[in-house]
Amino acid sequence: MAEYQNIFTRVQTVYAPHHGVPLTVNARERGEPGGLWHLLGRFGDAQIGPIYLGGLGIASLIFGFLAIEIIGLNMWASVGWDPVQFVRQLPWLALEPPPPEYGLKLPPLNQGGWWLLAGFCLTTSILLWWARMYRRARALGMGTHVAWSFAAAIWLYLVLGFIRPLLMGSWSEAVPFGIFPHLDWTAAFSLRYGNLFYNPFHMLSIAFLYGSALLFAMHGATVLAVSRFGGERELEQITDRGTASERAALFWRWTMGFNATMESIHRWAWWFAVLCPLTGGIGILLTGTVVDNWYLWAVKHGVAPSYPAVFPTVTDPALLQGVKP
Ligand code: 07D
Ligand code: 07D
Repeated sequence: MAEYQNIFTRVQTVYAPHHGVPLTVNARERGEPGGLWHLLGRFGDAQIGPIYLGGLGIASLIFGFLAIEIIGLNMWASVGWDPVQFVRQLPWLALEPPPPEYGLKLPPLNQGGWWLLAGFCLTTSILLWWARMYRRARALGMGTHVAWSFAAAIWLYLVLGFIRPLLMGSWSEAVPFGIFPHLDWTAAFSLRYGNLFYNPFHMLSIAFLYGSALLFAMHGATVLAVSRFGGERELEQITDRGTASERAALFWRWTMGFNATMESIHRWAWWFAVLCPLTGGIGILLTGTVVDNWYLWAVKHGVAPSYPAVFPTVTDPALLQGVKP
C-alpha cells in the first residue's frame, strides 16, 4: 500500500464504513454509516454518513422548509403563478417586510405578514440548528468553538432583521428576502445613513473579512507547501520530526520574522472570522439609532474632510435688489 500519500497521489483508502468514536450519550439517534463514494473521496473523505438527525435537526429542517416555502410561494404569487416567469425572474423577486406605517404592529399577511412569518420560521430554524451544533459537539466531548463562531454570524443576522428593527420601532427597517432585493437594501442602507464606508465598525468588519481571506490563504498555502513532508497530517503522523511544521515555521520567520504556531494559527483564523460579523453587527446596530449620517459623523471627528467649496458661494439675487455693484 501507499506509504507516501499527498493530494497529488491518486490513492484512496478503501475500508469498511464506520460509526466513528464510541458515544456515551444519544447513541440511539445515530444513523447508519452510508458507504464509500469515490467521487467524494476526491474532495474530502470518501465515507458518507452516518448523518445525525436528532429532534433538533428535524425541527430545524421543518422550520427551514416552512420559511423557504413561504418565501418561494410569495415570490411565485408575485408573478401571477407563472412557472416560467418564476424561474426567469427569480433573482429579482422579493418578499418585502411590512411598510413603515405598521411600525412593530402585526400587518395583514400580504402587507408584510408573510415576511414576518417567514422571518420567524427562518430564525427558529437557524437557532435550532445552532443548538444542534452545540449539542453534537458536546456529545463528542469537543469544544463548542464551531457553535460560537456560527453564533457570531447569527448575531449579525439578528441585528439586521430583528434587533435593529426593534430599536427603530419598525419592521420596515429589516432586510427583504430575495437575491438582488437584499443587495438593493444594502446599497440603500448605506446611502440613507450617509455612506457606510465612514462607519468605523464597517471598516473593522472589512479588515477582518480581508484578514480572514489572507490568513486562510497563508495557512492553506503553508500546509500544502509542506505536504511533501507529511505536514497536513496530525502532529504525530508527520513523517519525520524537524521537517514539516518546523520548516513551515522557519519559512515565516525567514520571510516576516515571526511565525504562528500549529495551535495559534487556528486561533488567529477563528478570531478573524468571528470578529468580522461581530464588529459588523455593532456597526449596523449603531446606524440610525446613535448615528444618523456616517459622513457627517466622520467630518465632525476629523476623519473626513468636508466637501471643498469648489464654486464661490452664490448670493440670493433677490437679496441684492437695489444694491450698487
Ligand atoms: C459560500 C456557504 C454557502 C451558502 C450559500 C448561501 C440562500 C439564500 C434564498 C432567494 C458565503 C445560500 C443562500 C439560502 C437564497 C432566497 C430567499 C457562504 C458560503 C451559497 N445574505 N450579500 C449573497 C445571504 C446579507 C451581500 C449570496 C443570507 C446582508 C452582498 C447569497 C443572509 C448584507 C452580496 C447571500 C444575507 C448582504 C451578498 C452569496 C442572511 C450585508 C453578494 C452568499 C441570512 C452582510 C452575494 C447576489 C455567500 C451575491 C451575496 C445570502 C445577508 C450583502 C444569496 C442567507 C443583508 C453585497 N448573499 N447579505 O456565498 O452574489 O456566502 O448576491 O443574513 O454579492 Mg447576502
Ligand atoms: C450575512 C451573517 C448572517 C448569516 C447567517 C447564515 C442561511 C443559509 C443555506 C443550507 C456575512 C444563515 C444561513 C439561512 C442556509 C444553506 C445552503 C454574514 C452574514 C446567520 N462592504 N455593508 C459588510 C464590504 C459597502 C453594507 C460586512 C466591502 C458599501 C451594509 C463586510 C465593501 C455599501 C452592511 C462588508 C463594502 C455597504 C455591510 C459583512 C467594498 C453598499 C452590513 C460581513 C470593498 C453600497 C454588513 C457593518 C459579514 C455589516 C456589511 C464588506 C461596501 C453596505 C465586512 C469589502 C459602501 C448595509 N460589508 N457596503 O460577515 O456588518 O457578512 O456592516 O466596497 O450589514 Mg459593506
